[in-house]
Amino acid sequence: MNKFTSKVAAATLGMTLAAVSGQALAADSSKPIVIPTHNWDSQITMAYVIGGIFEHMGNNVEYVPADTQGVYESIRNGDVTISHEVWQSTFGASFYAAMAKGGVIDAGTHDAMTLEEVGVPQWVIDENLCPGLPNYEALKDCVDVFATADSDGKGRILEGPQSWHGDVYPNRVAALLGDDWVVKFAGTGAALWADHAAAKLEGRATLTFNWTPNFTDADGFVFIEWPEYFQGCRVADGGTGACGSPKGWLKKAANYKFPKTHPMAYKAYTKIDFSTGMIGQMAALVDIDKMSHEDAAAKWLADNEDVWQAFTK
Ligand code: TMO
Repeated sequence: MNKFTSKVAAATLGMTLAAVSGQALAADSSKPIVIPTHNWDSQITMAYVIGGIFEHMGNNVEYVPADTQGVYESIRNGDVTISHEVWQSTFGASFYAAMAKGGVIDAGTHDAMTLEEVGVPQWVIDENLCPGLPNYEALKDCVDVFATADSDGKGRILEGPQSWHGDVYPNRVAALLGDDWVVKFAGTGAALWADHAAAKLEGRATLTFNWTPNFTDADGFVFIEWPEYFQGCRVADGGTGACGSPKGWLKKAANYKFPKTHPMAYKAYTKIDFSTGMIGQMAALVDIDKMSHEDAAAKWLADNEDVWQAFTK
């Protein structure tokens, strides 16, 4: 064989192999995999990261904005295919309730451990604005330190959107801090970061909900230490609410038909496993670098090909 024919032969062989392995891979339905987007940044970026991985594998993907608690029922009835960031503290109950009804499966756990809790930016500790933090009991002597224009002289905790935790924080404050404290709900996650920035400029302390992994891991954020979480301590679970959040897992959920309709994508999905650093980065590309979620995902995929290619093998 001369150079040309051997090239053609190699190309033909390559095509044959592609066709054969293509056949083995062709089992995934062309129906779109429906990925929900919620109201915090790592989740939205990760939606496009995972969607990008599925598209790379030849799948069709659709994104739908979805309610953060209601999404588990939507997965159960098949309107949504996956939920790729199931945070134990905030969504564990809705996830397990939908699983118990049937139709939702546990598709594995990310490497990252999670904490969803109120706390203060590192500089509040460094400047010793409330001596004794992060122990929650120190807050009792810092009502004025955390009072804001809209708090009626009470200490203020700025919670995330109420759709995330309902009355978990008002209940906790009632059980552990009393009437001198008030919980206000932010409209969006972004409002929390705006408050951090404003507080820093004004040199005032601020106590807000936050979580890890997040972009704030890099700057430092100190979570309040409350009495330890235990099963049943929340009011919704029959308790008094006098406990902090669990140090929890970060799971992946899927509709029970996903392994049958899209076996290759499902297999990759079970392998998808992001670390604290990776998830912090997905948020930072948006919250610090001010990229759109789609651009952040494209950059993350371009910068981490070795990571995600391994999930598809
Ligand atoms: C679910 N969240 C990360 C906003 O706590």
